[in-house]
Amino acid sequence: MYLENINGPADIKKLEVSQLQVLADETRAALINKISKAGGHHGPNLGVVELTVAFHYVFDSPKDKIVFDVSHQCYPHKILTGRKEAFLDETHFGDVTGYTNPNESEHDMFIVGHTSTSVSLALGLAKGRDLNQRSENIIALIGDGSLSGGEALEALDYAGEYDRNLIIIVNDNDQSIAENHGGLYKTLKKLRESNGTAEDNLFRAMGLDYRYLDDGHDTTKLVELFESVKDIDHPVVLHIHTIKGKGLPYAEKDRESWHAGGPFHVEDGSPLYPNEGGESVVFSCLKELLDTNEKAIVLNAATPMGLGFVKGVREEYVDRGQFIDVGIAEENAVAMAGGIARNGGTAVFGTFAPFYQRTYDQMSHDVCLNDSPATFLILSPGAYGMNSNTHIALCDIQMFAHIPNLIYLAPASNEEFVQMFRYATTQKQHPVAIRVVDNLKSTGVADDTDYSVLKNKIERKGSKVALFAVGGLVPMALEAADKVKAQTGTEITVINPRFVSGVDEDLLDSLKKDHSLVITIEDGEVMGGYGQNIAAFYGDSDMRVRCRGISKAFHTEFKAEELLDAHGISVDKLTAEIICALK
Ligand SMILES: Cc1ncc(C[n+]2csc(CCOP(=O)(O)OP(=O)(O)O)c2C)c(N)n1
Repeated sequence: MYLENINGPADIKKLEVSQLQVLADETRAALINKISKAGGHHGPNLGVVELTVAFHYVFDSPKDKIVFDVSHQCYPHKILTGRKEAFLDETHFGDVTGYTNPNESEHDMFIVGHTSTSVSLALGLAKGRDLNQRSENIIALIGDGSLSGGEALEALDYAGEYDRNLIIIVNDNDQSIAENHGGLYKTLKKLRESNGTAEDNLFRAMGLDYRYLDDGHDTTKLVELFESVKDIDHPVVLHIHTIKGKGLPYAEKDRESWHAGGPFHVEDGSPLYPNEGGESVVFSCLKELLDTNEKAIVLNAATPMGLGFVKGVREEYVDRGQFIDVGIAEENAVAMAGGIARNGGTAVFGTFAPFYQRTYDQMSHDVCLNDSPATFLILSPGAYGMNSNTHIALCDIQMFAHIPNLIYLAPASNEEFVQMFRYATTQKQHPVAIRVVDNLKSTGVADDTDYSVLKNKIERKGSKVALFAVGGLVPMALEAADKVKAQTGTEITVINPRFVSGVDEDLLDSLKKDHSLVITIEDGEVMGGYGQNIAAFYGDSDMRVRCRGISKAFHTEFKAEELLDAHGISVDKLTAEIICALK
């Protein structure tokens, strides 16, 4: 056992090169111990075990600085840099996050979880080093999939002009989450097939030095490669071919399913907690659209599973030219959707809310300035979405609701989603975004609302207090209203805004007659959110307004209900607040 004596890179350097494969095997075993019990990013980490061992054997972290792209593949790095207990001992699994984090270790440079940022961040570190006249190595580790992001390509472009030490490791496992897309991958394929000698070489074309290693699991060759570029005086790309899921045959075979997931039985890969499955309302709507409108296209940016277009389902639509994966290129997808909408097509783009953040300018300038009637599905925003600070999206309302021309809709149920989707994909007036929270439920009652008119829905008509609940919080508001009625006899008003990109002024005016307090609740940040628009409307009236939402912070590792409750948003807290206000 070598791993038990490894508490940092200095301990790895005490080993002989010939012993590194054993350390890699032990590291992989520690990794499998955790991911099989707790889930995580299986394939990406299994594929970089040898690379990480060799890396820390050669380079001198933390003096030498490595930036992980996405950083979802940092588990072996954590195991080898003093955090192995978090992988070996179940009681310590929670000690580390799934991404790099400087608060956890001096070996981690940045908190990151989005793709395609590593080369830019590394270039910045390199410039900082130069300013301070130091000479450490600066390394970026980026996957082939993440190369398709614009930020990565922009950084490679500048790196081609930069003239000091910078080592860009391209970990090429020929897979994004799903298969890669785009011309870039034809080039990478040619390079893999020619052992790096093909003339068609994207990296050299950008002015970068280039080395290729075909067996990215050979620790000896990896050490040789890293030693050959350590302290190099100019930027170099190390193109290393690895196998995603290496070491678990089922993961190597089905790389898409094993990109990330839950706990599993190591013997055969079967899940510890089988998924109930079932078709999502998003997928049903998209499928119906594509099956009934041959001029409709669904775009996605390397997250096809988010839309329900898993392997085996999407191929038919890809062949028909109706399902397009643009790679991890959200900006391109948004602008393309605008173009399709302007030229006779029906375009829907959908991905997870945090990944829209980088598309602000395309949404605003390319699509909304031109009022192009494309549809955008904003998946998993708000407190019920992903809960790591790298992946939270608590400001989607702030981001989208204020762009002119964009209609931002917040369904409170699956039925409302269906009707909003139909409206969005049949109208030709405006871009429409739909906020698809993870806690949407079915009411069993079909919705036939005409969404071309901005109107809020009065879920319950009462007096004195009006409770505005955004989207998936409507059931909570109704439950609180029931309790208030049961305990005080007073029926309060509950309003489902449905539109979060504007306010229903007639309705707000009408409330002035028999209400003295408005409470707004939303599952995102309160500052600049939906509720503050209501408060602004009532600013010069006698109406009191209390806006409830989440505080401005990069909240992390939270449970949605607890986070909301801590901000006064739960059935009990709302009931108590309203009863108190009614006294
Ligand atoms: C901006 C952004 N879009 C989408 C994602 C979701 N995502 C996480 S990892 C990944 C694929 C990365 O592929 P690659 O760089 O080849 O790394 P691998 O997982 O194969 O090691 C994607 C699409 C993300 N994290 N950030």
